[in-house]
Amino acid sequence: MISKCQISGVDIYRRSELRNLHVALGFLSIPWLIQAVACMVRRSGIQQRRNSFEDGVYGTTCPIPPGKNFTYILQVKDQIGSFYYFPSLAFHKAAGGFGGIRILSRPRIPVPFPDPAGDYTVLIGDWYESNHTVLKAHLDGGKKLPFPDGILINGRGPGGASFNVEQGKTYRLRISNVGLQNSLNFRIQNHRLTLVEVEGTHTLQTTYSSIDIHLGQSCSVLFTADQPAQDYYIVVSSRFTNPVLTTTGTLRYSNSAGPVSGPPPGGPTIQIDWSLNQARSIRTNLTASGPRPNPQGSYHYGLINTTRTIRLANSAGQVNGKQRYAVNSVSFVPADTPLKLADYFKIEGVFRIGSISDNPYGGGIYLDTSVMNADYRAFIEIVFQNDEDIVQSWHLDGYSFFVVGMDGGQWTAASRNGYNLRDGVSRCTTQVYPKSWTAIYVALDNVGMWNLRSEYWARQYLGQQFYVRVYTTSASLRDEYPIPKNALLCGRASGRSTRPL
Ligand SMILES: [Cu+2]
Repeated sequence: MISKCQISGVDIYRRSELRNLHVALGFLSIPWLIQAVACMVRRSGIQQRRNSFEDGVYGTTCPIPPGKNFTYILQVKDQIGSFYYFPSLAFHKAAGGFGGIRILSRPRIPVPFPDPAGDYTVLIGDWYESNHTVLKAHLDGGKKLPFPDGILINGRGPGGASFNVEQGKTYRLRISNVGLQNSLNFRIQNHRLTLVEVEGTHTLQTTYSSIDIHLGQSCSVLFTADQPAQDYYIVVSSRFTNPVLTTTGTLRYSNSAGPVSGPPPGGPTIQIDWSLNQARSIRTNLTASGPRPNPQGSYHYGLINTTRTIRLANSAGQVNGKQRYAVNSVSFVPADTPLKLADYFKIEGVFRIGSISDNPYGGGIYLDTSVMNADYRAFIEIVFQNDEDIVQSWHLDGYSFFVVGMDGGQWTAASRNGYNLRDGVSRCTTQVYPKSWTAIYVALDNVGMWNLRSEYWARQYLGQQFYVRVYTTSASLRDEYPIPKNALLCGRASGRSTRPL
């Protein structure tokens, strides 16, 4: 058994007990105490406004050395909803160390549904019996990640996780896919799920019999315990795989007359259209409040002209006889110094701007420390083209973006005719179906060095990621916070100084 990242002095082991951070809007400080391995933690979806120094990924932050601790200080401003944290370095994510983060609305700003009787975090993910070090060595040796051994719900195997409810009451589940490789389907026997929130956006309240959650994604559903008093299966199964992996948890009525019965309900398995149709039905609730009342105001993303289109194609192949994954032919390799620190201290030679192109290059895969420049305050379109036969999932740090369209085949300029420019959902992680594309709009209103990566963790680890450098020449604190006083300095930034403590 390994001891991994710790938070607030509580151990997080491989099959961890679940912890939640309840966060009111405002500043938050998270002390991390690290044992045994250099470690780093990031909070998926937390925007880190003006503050990429605290983002907790390789390109922004130095690793926390073994036996040391580090406190992240971050502001969760203009954001509400369901997120999670995880260790981001090496292949630590395969060891667990996750927890939910709930950013709550201010008391006077209403959410578009009555207070639920209970609010549960549900972290689901595929799981490998092998230690993270074994999996990492496998990838370092040039091989692909094998098929997972199973699926966990809140760190527990089949029948292990249970959730207690009272008959007649309504509950909120905040579900995140914290796995490494597979899209998952979530369902509860004999109960319907009403989607209410996706990664910080209140959605149209559509009811589903089951819901697909792709790698790295989070959502909230409501369900009412309106069935005869007994126990029911909660089922999570893998999507688009053969064989299909399935696990169960238990929904327990407080006045339950008996255990679960009947077969666990089946769900979609390899059907892509089912998933695409569900994805398109996930819309923003335009009349609901977000972190502020009436978050839309006079802002309509569909009325803003984009000034740049970036097309990103993922690919897989071998470099020097070893498996690699790439974006626009570039397979990312880390530099010796966090890119953000190189930028801050003006250390030359760590990375080159323009080391990844705006469009697929068409050539073979090569290695580089890929960084793309982008203008602060630009409003851009990004098209993810997935010509492979896997389901891709892309995450952009520092931002929420509008998902304006997804469809099969090759994206062309004519694809824009089908965009949803009215109520597309704003989120931070989007799937791209096999041989398909997904288009997003992003308002680049957050200065910093931001990671854009595949959430398919072996792909991310073997190069399917890069950094977007949202830059301004302004040194104003209105645009970017100063480097944290406690920022760790490593690589070529060693020996420099941050600010007086
Ligand atoms: Cu993120």
